[in-house]
Amino acid sequence: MLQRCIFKRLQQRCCLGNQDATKSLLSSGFASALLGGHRAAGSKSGVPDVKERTLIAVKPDGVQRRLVGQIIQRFEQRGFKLVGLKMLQVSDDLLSQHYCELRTKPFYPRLQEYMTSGPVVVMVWEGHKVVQASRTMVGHTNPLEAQAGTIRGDFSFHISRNVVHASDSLDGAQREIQLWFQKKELLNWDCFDQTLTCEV
Ligand code: IDP
Ligand code: MG
Repeated sequence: MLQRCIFKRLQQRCCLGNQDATKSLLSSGFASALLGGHRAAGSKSGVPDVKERTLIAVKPDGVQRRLVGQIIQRFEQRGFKLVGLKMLQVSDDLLSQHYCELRTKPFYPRLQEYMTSGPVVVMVWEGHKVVQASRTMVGHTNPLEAQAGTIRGDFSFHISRNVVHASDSLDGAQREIQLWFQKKELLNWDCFDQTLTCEV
């Protein structure tokens, strides 16, 4: 199996070294995929599809409660690939762009206070259907309704302290990744078990 994986990776590298194949990848949306997008199944070059990316953030309560490691572990053990990670103190401006649809909600001032109360750890994860899968892993917005086994279901009990953020759609993920990360902060790297975990 390992030999097959390595052979496949070498095949890809050869393809990527070829200018025509590279141009074909670029014209088929490869560049946007690097920034959190995706492209449709199938590829003339035979290079496996670039998989989805999503934005996950450990909110200030999750950082204060030292849950960062456990949250990262869940995404790793599910088989997703970490391609970006940083810790920062969120500004009011960044938060209002991130939650642009919620700015008029009555709870927004309290949400703003909560989200800027301490550092957050923000990540980009990559993998097959990672947007949908991570929403399931994170659980219902209101932890009281979140299933046991989900992050919110296991670590929180109130909607105003629900530990983690996950993008809710492909478009949302692309927008949020571009908002929180510069292109150079995202790494494209190969994991040896990629055939098993990322290229199904
Ligand atoms: P999501 O985080 O599950 O995507 P959204 O509806 O996008 O849920 O809301 C963003 C965040 O705003 C929630 O995670 C939660 O922290 C906060 N929030 C949403 N609704 C309420 C509410 O009714 N009261 C207090 N906070 C809320
Ligand atoms: Mg949301």
